[in-house]
Amino acid sequence: EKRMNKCIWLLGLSGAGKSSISLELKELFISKGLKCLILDGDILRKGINSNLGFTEADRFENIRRAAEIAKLFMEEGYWVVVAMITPMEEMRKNSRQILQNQYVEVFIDTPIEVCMERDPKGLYQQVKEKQIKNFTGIDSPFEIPQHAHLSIETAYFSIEESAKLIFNQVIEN
Ligand code: GGZ
Repeated sequence: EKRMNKCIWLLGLSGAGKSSISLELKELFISKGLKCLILDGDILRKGINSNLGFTEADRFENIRRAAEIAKLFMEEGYWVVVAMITPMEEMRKNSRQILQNQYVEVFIDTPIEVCMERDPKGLYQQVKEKQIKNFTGIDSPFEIPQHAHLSIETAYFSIEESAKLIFNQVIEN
């Protein structure tokens, strides 16, 4: 029997590790001969979502579009991995409504202190220097997920281990 493809929605703060885990997850799907698409907020924002900023309304629209794109690709049999902050429950709820039982929510749980320490793109430094405002976790809200199927505390797992945990969980259920 063929397993129903899913949309694995990775959410968490900037610098939590969503993008790195998404790349590793894609490798796992491809190695099993499964089609996989990554939708990364940072990349979508350079193209299809280039008219959107970081107000609550713009983030909602950014996320809604990603969910609709995911839906189209899932109809073609793709496993879709979304890597977006998705800071508020109403945004997650909307994605769940669009994707129904194919939506799998995974919280990439990295404390903000760790994200700030890593600061791979120097964004937290820019926030400190007041060059960026409305930054998630600093002066823009991030609601702790209440309905995640799975939470990964990245303090305890490598990128590879995190991806394997998610993959096994999603493939088994
Ligand atoms: C949060 C910001 C901001 C602000 C720029 N707040 O770590 P990154 O750099 O590569 O990923 C972040 C990305 C967030 O885009 P998303 O589409 O995932 O966000 S949301 O789901 O809230 O729509 C970060 C960068 O954009 N970035 N300014 N003010 N992240």
